[in-house]
Amino acid sequence: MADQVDVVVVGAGFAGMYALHRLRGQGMTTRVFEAGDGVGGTWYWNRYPGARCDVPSLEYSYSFDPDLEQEWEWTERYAGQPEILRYANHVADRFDLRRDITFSTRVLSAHYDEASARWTVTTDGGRVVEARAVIMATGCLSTTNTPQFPGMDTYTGPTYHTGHWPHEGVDFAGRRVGIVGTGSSAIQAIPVIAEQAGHLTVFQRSAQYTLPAKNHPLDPAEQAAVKADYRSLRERNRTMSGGYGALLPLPDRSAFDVSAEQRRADFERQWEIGGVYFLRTYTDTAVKKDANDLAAAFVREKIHQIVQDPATAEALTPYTTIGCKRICIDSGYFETYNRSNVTLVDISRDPIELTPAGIRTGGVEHELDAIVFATGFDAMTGTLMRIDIRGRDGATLRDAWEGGPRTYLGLQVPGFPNLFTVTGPGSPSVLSNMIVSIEQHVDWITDCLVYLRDHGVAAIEADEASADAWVQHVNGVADQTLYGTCNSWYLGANIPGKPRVFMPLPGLPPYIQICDEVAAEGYRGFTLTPEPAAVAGD
Ligand code: N01
Repeated sequence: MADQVDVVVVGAGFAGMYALHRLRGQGMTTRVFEAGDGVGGTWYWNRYPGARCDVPSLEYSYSFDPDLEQEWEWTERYAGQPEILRYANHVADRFDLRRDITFSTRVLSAHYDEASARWTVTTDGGRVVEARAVIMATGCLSTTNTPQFPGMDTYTGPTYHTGHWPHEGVDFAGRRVGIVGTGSSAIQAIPVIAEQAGHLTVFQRSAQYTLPAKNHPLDPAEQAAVKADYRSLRERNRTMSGGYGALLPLPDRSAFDVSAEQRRADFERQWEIGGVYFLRTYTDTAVKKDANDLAAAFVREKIHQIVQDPATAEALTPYTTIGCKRICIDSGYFETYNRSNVTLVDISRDPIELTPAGIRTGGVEHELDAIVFATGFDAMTGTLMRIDIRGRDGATLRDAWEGGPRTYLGLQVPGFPNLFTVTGPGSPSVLSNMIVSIEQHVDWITDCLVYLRDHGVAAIEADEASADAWVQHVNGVADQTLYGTCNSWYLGANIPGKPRVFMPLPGLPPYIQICDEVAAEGYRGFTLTPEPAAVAGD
């Protein structure tokens, strides 16, 4: 016999943990299933050397509990993975979350039964649970992508993926290591692995913009000042396009309002501040092509100043829009190429193949004792598509999203009543501070479930027309940005055969406003089906 709960939550990362806490607060019985043997989601899996957040720690943290935010002390401007994982565990302990989480358990399927308006969820351990609602808190970057390179099975050494790193760590001392990819994960891992390895060979398909993090220990006085007025920072962050950044002032002028000399000084100042603030040098650096070109040219100059070998510097220099792909921040990335034990191999024209001894490209074989794949994720939809999700009339999510993800508000999919996605496609998600977006989504979903309960509603389902209009809205907003000017995982372009749809929605504040209005208007754009008893009593 299946267990009965009000809500099943899939995933015990920051979204799943907060969902459990909020639902419990509303007296709803909740079961969380988590594939890992601990909480933390992305910070549980991504244990590669150098893993660090690119949002300042004081802003990348839960805001829902004033005592929690006061008692936790961050040690660095940008927290490293171990510290964020400790924080996640602290939250799990503090709010006694573990007793409702089943670890080391993957959800295989979720099937909806229209007659009872209930979902049946099945796990890889054979457990079956029935629930009124299912919340997919599965993360946006949780299914790793390992391209099937020719000869993949022939390589005899160990291989690793940054997104699925061994818990015990890896000792690269004295070994010849190869790393494939130069995205955010690789850019953080490369300087650290280079220090350990005998030799590191980086296989780069596309040069990537990265900005110095200028990470440093947090000044206790700065932390105390933020905590003295934390509410105000949280409020201001919710008015920022990306849900963070209120620690520093916003730009107030265009790149073209100043002289060339002043502009160089401004870019230099922002470069020294570190992190993604560089893209905020002017009001138009992130949004207008001509202003963006000036910022990109400055970074290209920096690469040539830092990297001593001109050919390596040129190979590392990108010529695309800066910020079009997710911008990286680093600690000593370009400097690493000045080390005598690091080699860059440009594979933009010569794809790689694996051999028993290593990697061959351009007719040259590189012998390697270990290979690291830093090749990213099947982002935003990958994890959802791997679960057998069936809504009304047995329709599958895989079919519903065959042409690309289609949601209303990034929260619901037509045909799948009472199924919610947290930071799903069509919501700001990966273009925002994930914790701010997670809290906003979980609050909205919890309020919605309370509304259903209090109003005798059995099911809520996004209307087809609402989803169509929403997809158009997301595309319309994205078309006004520079995101469409390159191939990125935001578009699904990193996965062969994945439909090209711009998945996240730029701009958090207007999105929050729309979500609030939809709820205030009795869930505009959704169909609400009353409980059978409520119908009978009419
Ligand atoms: O993955 P990516 P990631 N042959 O997809 C290359 C978040 N994150 O794990 O650019 C050869 O960005 C690919 O090449 P190309 C953050 O949101 C955050 O690094 O497609 N190469 C690229 O170089 C980030 O954006 C943080 O030409 C292949 C690399 O692999 C997201 O996670 C830290 C290939 C993949 O880069 C993903 O980052 C880490 C192939 N067939 C991650 N396929 C912070 O908070 C792929 N590549 C700082």
